[in-house]
Amino acid sequence: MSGASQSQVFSGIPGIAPDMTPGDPAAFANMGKEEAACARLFTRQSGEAFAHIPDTPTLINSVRLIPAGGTHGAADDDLPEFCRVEGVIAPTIGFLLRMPTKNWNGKFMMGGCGGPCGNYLEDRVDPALVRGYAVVNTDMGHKGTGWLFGFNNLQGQIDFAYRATHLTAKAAKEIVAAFYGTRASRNYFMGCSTGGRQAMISAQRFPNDFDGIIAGAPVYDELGDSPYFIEYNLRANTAPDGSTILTKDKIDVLHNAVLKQCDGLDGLNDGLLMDPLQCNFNPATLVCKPGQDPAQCLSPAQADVAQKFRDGARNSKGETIYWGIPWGAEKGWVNYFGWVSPTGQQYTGSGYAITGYLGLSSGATGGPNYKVADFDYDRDPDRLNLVGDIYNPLNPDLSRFKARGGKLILFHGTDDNNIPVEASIDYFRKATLVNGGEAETRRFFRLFTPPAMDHCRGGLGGGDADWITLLENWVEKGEAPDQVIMHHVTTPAISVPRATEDYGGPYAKMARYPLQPGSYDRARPVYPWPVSTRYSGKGDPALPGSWVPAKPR
Ligand SMILES: [Ca+2]
Repeated sequence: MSGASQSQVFSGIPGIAPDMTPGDPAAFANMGKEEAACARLFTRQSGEAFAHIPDTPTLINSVRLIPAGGTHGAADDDLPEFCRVEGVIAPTIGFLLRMPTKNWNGKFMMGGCGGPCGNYLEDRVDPALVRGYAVVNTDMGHKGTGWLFGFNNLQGQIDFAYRATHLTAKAAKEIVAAFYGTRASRNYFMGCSTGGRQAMISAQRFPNDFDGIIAGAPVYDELGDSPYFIEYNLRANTAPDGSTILTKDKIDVLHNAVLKQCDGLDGLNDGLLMDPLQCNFNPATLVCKPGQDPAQCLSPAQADVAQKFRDGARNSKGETIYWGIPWGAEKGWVNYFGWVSPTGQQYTGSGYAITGYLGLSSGATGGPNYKVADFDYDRDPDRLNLVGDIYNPLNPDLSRFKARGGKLILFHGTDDNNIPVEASIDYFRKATLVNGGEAETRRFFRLFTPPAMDHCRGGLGGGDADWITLLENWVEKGEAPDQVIMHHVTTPAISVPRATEDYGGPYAKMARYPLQPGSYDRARPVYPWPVSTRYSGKGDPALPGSWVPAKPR
């Protein structure tokens, strides 16, 4: 196309849009083939060509041809030229579809969003677009930040729960077929956190949507994860006078003691636990003894808090409500729990308004009036369960997904301080029970729990992997993933600010594979649960070949 330095906008730009009418050959005559195909998506029936997809009333709002090199500087400078389609599925599900104009690989990938969504996390699927995939994101039914969208808004809650994911997949597939003149040969989903929840919802409820699914650290309990995990830990760490019990200066004391006891269990003292769940650390052993330097030990109350973090939420009878955090993740507590922030800033609960807006939205303590201290661990779990099931992907029966030949890769880092890894382990165990046993289940569903990996990516142990190739090989070549190589990336992430109207955090450049040599300092294999990784006893620990499968847990 001419003037490729600027993206061509076929809607809303005076002098272009008015000329683009169906059946106007003159309007298309001066366009390149790809440009014309992109433009036609909008001009046909004024953007309503896709209004009649069953259950999926779709309107296209705008189309643009984006030249190669992207629009976010260094964060997406390797993108190919693509046709950018933004639309809405009634009443308010927004979607952003991007289709490469040249060298389409014939496949489609949907990307998940994160937290409350309300934006398009297109950077998360840029690695697929670079490979030639047509890719789509949805805002899950609303625009903006935070959880207010769901307050007294059942339609908004249902869209966020499951409707937006399913209908966006349906609409995007039809537009892909119209643009290329043929349907995608493979349909995939990839997402983490809320995106992981979308992934599991698809496998359980809409098994025909995707041939292969990558689910990272899913939110299994949409309304409960915050009060049962993050808010529980906050309260456990708050003294009656409001002060913080376990403080930042004791994190290293704890972490070093954990390493001293458990680091060598994997065959190598390297500061990393390859199987943190095997570490039976007891923080009571760190309680100060007479004459001991108080900077190097814990008070009994501090030791009790650390044990509560590990044990997970309990009600007043001591019954377990939720999972805790495996040992080894102590360093991450600083990032996730405000009471040990460097400034000493106390957490106020405003960031976890989901409990008030979506979970306990009735009554005087609901909505904007909700405070962390209001949550009653005896009374309120049932209140959350009133509507929790519309969100929660907890059905272990994957028989329909299995029967249609679907493949599911689930991953969850052990140092995840947002969603406990044992939630995924519990789900996987239940799935093996109802899908024909462990061996049969592993034919279509595998769980990886990368050690010392944070929420979705990153972490001390290395949290970056080429999940897409793993899935492609399984679905397209029948090669089941017997291991995944986790990379500890050392190069700073490239990210640029998003436009204000696009909401969300910076536009980040997700890792492209194969990784550049020198961009990581360590790579280790992680095997499907329940096999952990062990040092072979020889070779450079930074190289994958020096590690072997341990006996199953
Ligand atoms: Ca170790």
